[in-house]
Amino acid sequence: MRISVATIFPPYFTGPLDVGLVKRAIDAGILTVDIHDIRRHGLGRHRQVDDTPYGGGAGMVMRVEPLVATLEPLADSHRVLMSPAGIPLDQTVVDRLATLEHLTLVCGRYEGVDQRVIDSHIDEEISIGDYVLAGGEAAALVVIEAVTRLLPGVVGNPESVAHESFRDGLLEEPVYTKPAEFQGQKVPDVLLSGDHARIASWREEQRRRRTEERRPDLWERFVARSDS
Ligand code: JCQ
Repeated sequence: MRISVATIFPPYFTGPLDVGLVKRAIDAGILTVDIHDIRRHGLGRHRQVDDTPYGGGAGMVMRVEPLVATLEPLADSHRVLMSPAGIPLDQTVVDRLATLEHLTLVCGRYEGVDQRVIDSHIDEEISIGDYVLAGGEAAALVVIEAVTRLLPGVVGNPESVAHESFRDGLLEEPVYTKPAEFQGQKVPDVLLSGDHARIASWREEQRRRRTEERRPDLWERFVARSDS
């Protein structure tokens, strides 16, 4: 898979792409990431990429020309703008993005992007959550990491990807490792029992409890599905 990123801050990506799972995927040739500096297409001697909003108001808006010049050569890809106004990113969206041959992630800055860029050169807007970032770069990295771990050959055991949290709409159960007791805190007896049926039903119960308590939105959907 190829992921192109359009940004005014290329150095933002150097560290995160050089570490861990993403680095392994790139080194193995499973993933290619290319960074496109929007400012290379900036206007005038100062390579300007933003301007004041028509109609007035605070802040700056990203101009059409530098973004369109950046995106024109990437027309063969699925172009996603990271934006608080986008559709919420969830595992279903990640699964879909991971099937693409070529994905482009566009990082906005300032107060937004001129709507004409979105109308003519963006296929989809995606949000990573209901908060506002200074720019789309951190959001793009979230997408890159979530997508990369789904690419064939990246995670050693495909079973662990298929059977993880969110596949069935529930949060994961609490997990423990050695030692069996730490500063008076004990690992639940059932996990040391060797009774695999009891362990499985304990885990399932923990997942339901947690989901009901912490994520009423997910719990409602889970219950609705179990009923039908
Ligand atoms: C992404 N959740 C928050 C900030 C404007 C495109 O216009 C803008 C984009 C950003 C950067 O993205 C986010 C974001 N998901 O803030 C302001």
